[in-house]
Amino acid sequence: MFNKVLVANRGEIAVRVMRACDELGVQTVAVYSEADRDAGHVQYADEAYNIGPARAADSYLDHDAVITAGNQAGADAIHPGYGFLAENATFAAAVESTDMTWIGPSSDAMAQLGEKTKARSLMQSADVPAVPGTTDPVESVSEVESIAAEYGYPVAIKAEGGGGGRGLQVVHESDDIESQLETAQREGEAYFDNDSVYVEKYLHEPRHIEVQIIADHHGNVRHLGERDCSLQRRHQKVIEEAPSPALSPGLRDEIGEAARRGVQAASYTNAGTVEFLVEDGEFYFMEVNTRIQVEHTVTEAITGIDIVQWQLRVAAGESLSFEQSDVTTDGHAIEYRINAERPDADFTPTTGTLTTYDPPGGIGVRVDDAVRQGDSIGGDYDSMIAKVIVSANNRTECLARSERALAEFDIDGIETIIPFHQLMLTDERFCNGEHTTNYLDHKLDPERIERAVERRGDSMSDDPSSDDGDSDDAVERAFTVEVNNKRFDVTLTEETSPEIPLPELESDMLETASIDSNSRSTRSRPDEALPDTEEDAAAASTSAGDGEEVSADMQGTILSVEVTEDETIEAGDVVCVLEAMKMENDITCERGGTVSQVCVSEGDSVDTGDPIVVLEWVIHDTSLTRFMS
Ligand code: MV4
Repeated sequence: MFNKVLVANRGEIAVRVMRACDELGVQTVAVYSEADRDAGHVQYADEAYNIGPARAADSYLDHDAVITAGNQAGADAIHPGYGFLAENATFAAAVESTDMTWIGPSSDAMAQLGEKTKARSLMQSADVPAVPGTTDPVESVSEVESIAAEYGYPVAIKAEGGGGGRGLQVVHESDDIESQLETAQREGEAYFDNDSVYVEKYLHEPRHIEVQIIADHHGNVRHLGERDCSLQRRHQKVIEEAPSPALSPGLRDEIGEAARRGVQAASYTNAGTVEFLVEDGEFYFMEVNTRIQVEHTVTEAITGIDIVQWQLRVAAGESLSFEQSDVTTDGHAIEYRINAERPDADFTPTTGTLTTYDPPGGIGVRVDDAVRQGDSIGGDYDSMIAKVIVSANNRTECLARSERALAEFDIDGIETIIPFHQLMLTDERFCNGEHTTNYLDHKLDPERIERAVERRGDSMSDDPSSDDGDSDDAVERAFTVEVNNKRFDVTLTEETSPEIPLPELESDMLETASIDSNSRSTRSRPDEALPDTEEDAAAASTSAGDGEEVSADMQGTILSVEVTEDETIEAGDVVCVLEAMKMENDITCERGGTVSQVCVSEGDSVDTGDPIVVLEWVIHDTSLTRFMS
């Protein structure tokens, strides 16, 4: 195993890789840009190097700077994470030419599979079905026309280097071929330095199914089952799950074996993902991702296999210790990407400071992140700030647990797409597992997202820890009060200047208070939780056992008792006269209330601390229940 690994990435994936290193006893090295001086991955690592003095945003793409940091640290391997340099075959080759090991497939395999037509013919030679189309690049309008004549419209023109929807043109009629062919070529050239394109039959309502692969340097290849990533927005995955709700057991085995055969034929090593489109019970190879992916976590959850640890182990020369038949899956897992974006404003990225950051926990909930409360999100990098991975015995239980976990996630200071996820958990298509890749872009009514954002706002606004900061002329302060031992979180709105010290809490101040029961279930099911809470509140106020006990503050004799049981008295009223040290002392009550007990009578001698009367504070239930709604 390696001694020291440099992680050429940031954010949650850098921390994810370092965690695997820690568990293997491997030292970790972070690199960081100027924008990331205090970032989570920097704090997590054993040592860290600034590689961003010039252009902060591009630091993580600087081949030489990363390799120099690795040499300076004495690292013996580099893990690229995902994004940035992860699928850059040139960088992989540069690392291979040093004494350091590239933790990933060989640069040759990356270059081969990065070219889509090469990948297609490689797969076809291993009997892996691909979408009907060309395996050679297409250059002329007439070639596209003849393919369209064979399969019918629409057809897809795809850039050779393509991915993520860039360089993808869907042609519906022959008149458009010329201009769309040019567009695909132009985009391919612009984004991938490659103007070569190919053509496929276009599938209307496919699902995106991908198979996780891990391969060692001794010829062993295992697949770890599939993930369903059909819920995408403009080619960005938002929710991923495993297993797919859309595969029959037979199709699942077939697609897993096909992926395994395909990468074995390519002499592939390390972790990888084989992407397929699935439609009408048929699967079609699309492309290979030669990196660890964001959504690898759902596979880990249902297989119990630490994929990142295996990336390190196979890169260090170890053999896979398990057979294909040892890979079994248990239950269901769903990943929610927590993006700092406004779901009701076209998912535009947001920036700000995480004034509250309180992620969920408990059974079946994993949170991968690299931020802490107080961090600022600057918008320099990807908007994904965390991932919530929920697992359970089956999909139904997983959806219920997801609702619970997302309601627990408390974030203030920055907007996230949590309300969108919560909407999906009420969405019939998604809950039934019937969504396809075009569902979000073409079928979902955007107004439903706006309403989901409002609902989340409503359910969080009575939470005293979430201060929206939009009250200009009033100061809000959060208190916890206990009534009959029952806990209430109370927000007091102070209309006066904040310089004036807060008055003591008295029952009449509740006029401006809002109370919610401390139960978190009120967030997701307010309609059910409310009646319980009201009942409790009414019971608490009418039988209020809490109150004031007036006791003797010195030893002496009771000269007279000035109150009787059930009498209501006010703050400062005299309850008895006590003779002590030859003086008559008026004993008064501090707050007032109803006398529930008189403990002394005329002539009694009392010691310091002995009770004299007990008062009950009565909070009128009309004023209390009013705040419950
Ligand atoms: C397709 C397709 C339908 N038919 N190819 C989009 C991104 C690129 N990597 C492949 N993509 C697609 N290729 C054929 N022949 C539909 C898509 C597609 C898609 C695929 C996966 C996930 C989401 C998608 C959203 C729109 C289109």
